[in-house]
Amino acid sequence: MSSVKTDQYQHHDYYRIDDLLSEDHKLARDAVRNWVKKEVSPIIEDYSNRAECPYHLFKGLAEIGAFGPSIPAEYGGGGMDEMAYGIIMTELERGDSGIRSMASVQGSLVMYPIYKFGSEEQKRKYLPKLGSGEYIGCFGLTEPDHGSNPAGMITNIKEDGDYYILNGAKMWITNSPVADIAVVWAKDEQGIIRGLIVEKGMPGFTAPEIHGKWSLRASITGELVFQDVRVPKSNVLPNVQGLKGPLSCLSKARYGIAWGAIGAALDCYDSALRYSKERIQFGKPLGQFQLTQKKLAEMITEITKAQLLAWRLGSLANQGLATPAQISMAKRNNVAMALEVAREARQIHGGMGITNEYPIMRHMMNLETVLTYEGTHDIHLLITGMDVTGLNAFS
Ligand code: TGC
Ligand code: FAD
Repeated sequence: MSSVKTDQYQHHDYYRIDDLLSEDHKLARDAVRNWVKKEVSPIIEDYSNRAECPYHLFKGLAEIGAFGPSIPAEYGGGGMDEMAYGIIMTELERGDSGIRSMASVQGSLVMYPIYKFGSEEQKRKYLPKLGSGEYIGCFGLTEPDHGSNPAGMITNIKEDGDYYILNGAKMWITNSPVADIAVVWAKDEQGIIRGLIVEKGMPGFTAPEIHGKWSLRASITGELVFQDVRVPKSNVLPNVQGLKGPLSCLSKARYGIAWGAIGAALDCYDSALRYSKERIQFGKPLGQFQLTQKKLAEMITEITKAQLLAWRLGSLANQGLATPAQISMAKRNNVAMALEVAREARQIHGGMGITNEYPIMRHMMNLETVLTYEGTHDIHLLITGMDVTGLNAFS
């Protein structure tokens, strides 16, 4: 035990997962960790309190390589591996789930579909601007009446010469009110789901903000409304058809969330551990009570299990072997773990835990969204259920 570095305790790397990382991974992690400490932590409570999005961070996120870390550098990404992508998401979500969301959407839900399914011309036109943060993107799959069941979507396109005419509406879209482009999923006249790049300013396209969120308050969310929008045929993603298009983007983003949620849990645990040593009741620090130790011991045990799950998933992803069902299991487990850690951390802070002197309530409220978006907690359970039984609960 004496060889364990103090740093590993400070950052709660209980099972020395650090030893499994390459120097490049550690460099990426340290760069993002330092950036979050300098740029996010000092301002995030205030932005969250005011329900305002710190857009100015977009450029900084681009500079630290948070947009599309595993997309090749020649297409505006970071040119790193899947493990680096995961590690970056953990460090961003230590700061705030909304900041990690900015990176998830831009990298996995906008750059990735253009990179994977776009024409060479589309890649050259959009990816460098997205990777550098000059353009903000958003991803429109969910509709007012089709959330968990996107296959039922009614947003549609009809051919008109060199254009498609797009009609319909999308709901709960991260960054939509400030986005320069939207990757939108719509059914063609044969009922086949297609992906399109819709640009801000196209007549008939609006993106009103959704107000009144008690969760993910430092992230802007809106609708996408399409009324006879003329989208050039050259803006259709040529290399994918069907629901597997958007679902494969979701696999990318869910993978990042499985890692990201660990960051929120670590920040809550860190705060609770410190508080348990400082706060004296009945003449002792809280951390000396067995019930507090039980909470802390269970928190770090669950965090460590989640870290190992994420690390193994990262290693499978690097080999191209991570299945959508494995990603679902990790997303579901790690987000639920983080929410439970936040709740326990809140208890350890007593009354102070409900204030914005500490990050706990912000993380806890954010995690309610993270539990729901990118597939709800129960949808991911049913994906695991389908995978192990071979029986489909959705049909
Ligand atoms: P199903 O018949 O199972 O599948 C249709 C086709 O898709 C393939 N597929 C996948 N491919 C890649 N990755 C995945 N995860 C995939 N899941 C399925 C499948 O093999 C099939 O391919 P093919 O070739 O046979 O056509 O489809 P289903 O209609 O039965 O749906 C299944 C279900 C319920 C699991 C799916 O609809 C689902 O995952 N629903 C949840 C919806 C969801 O996650 N929405 C997220 C919206 S985006 C968002 O929340 C962004 S938040 C961003 C932020 O701020 O961070
Ligand atoms: P519903 O599908 O109506 O589900 C309601 C409840 O019913 C859930 O508990 C669900 O688990 C349960 N349920 C549904 N079907 C079943 C079933 N078959 N069996 C058992 N239980 C079931 N979407 C995007 O496309 N792009 C974005 O950028 C985006 N960003 C988001 C940002 C925020 C802040 C939020 C809150 C959401 C965002 N979403 C986005 C939408 C998100 O993906 C959906 O909210 C989510 O998929 C669930 O859909 P829903 O809200 O319509 O809930």
